[in-house]
Amino acid sequence: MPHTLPELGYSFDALEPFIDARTMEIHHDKHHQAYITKLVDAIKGNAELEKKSAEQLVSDLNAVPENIRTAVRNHGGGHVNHSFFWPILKKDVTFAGPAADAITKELGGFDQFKAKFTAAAVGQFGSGWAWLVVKDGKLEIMSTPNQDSPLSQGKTPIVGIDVWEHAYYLKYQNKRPDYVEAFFNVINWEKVGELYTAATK
Ligand code: MN3
Repeated sequence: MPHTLPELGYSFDALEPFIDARTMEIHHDKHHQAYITKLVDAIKGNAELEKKSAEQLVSDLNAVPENIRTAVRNHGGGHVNHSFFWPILKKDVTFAGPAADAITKELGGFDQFKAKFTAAAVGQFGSGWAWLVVKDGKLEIMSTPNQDSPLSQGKTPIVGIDVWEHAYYLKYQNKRPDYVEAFFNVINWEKVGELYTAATK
């Protein structure tokens, strides 16, 4: 599988003022690309691994030889997580659709979702991600350290927030809670609904 940087799909400033253009540019063009470059490097020469998608690699880390497992976990995870992240971001999308309905039914509504997701995102010590995932047809809120993907735990992400400082430091500096608060303005509920539907088929 060729591993290439996906298009952002919108302009760098499309999420202003919630996520600033400069952060988006560096985050997509530099950080995401670096994960890809290092993943390609890590699996170079291993024909079996080179056939797999990044999602397949992080979904079955035990299939990766031990000497490169950490590299695949970190950089493959970085590639998978960021490829997931860009399309779920969009301004001015109404909280509606199949994922919103499930959140209302299973988590008690948007406000409860927001509170639990915020706690997971703010409470993740150091770098990592907070997630809304589907496991066995049910919604779950969780966080992961570093670039660990929920896929490695058999869980399918439908919302995720990158809480590495590179995702918010230029605009929010040390104020991660302000960035997390802003994030709720840029969740693409249409895309999240599609992911939910696919994950619960
Ligand atoms: Mn990042």
